[in-house]
Amino acid sequence: MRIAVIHGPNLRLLGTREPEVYGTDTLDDVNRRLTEAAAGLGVEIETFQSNHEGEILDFIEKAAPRVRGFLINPGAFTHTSIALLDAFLGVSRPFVEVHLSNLARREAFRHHSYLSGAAVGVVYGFGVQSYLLGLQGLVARLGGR
Ligand code: CA2
Repeated sequence: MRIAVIHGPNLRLLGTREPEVYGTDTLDDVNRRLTEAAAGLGVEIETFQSNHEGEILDFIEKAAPRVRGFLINPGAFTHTSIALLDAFLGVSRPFVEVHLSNLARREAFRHHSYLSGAAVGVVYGFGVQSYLLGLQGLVARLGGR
């Protein structure tokens, strides 16, 4: 079973700024921990990061035929992108939305997600652990371990 992990805009900066909000792990650290967790769950992952909305839409469309589902931290596109929602609705693959920070404790504009209503589930507030919990939930939903 193969799962695609998508990191949205600015997440390349992870571990370099705002550690009090996003922690000290880098994006490479996150991907390494996800790869290890995936092996333990008996699944394979591929990872993708982009700062460009259109590139993420293209990736979802291209990756969909080879993956069973998506794990995504949509970054700020969470709060702005109907196009991202439409991309997921268009490919009919389950996805889990994750965030490092606790969105409910932050600015009001981060309280709304265009994606949550279509996601299998949402995990936020646990730092890198949000990704690991999200992966676990997605694999369970797909009938894996
Ligand atoms: O908490 C999350 O995971 C977010 O998706 C992160 C986004 C933010 O716009 C969402 O509201 C919540 C921001 C990602 C920016 O990443 C940075 C990481 C380190 C330093 C600066 C930015």
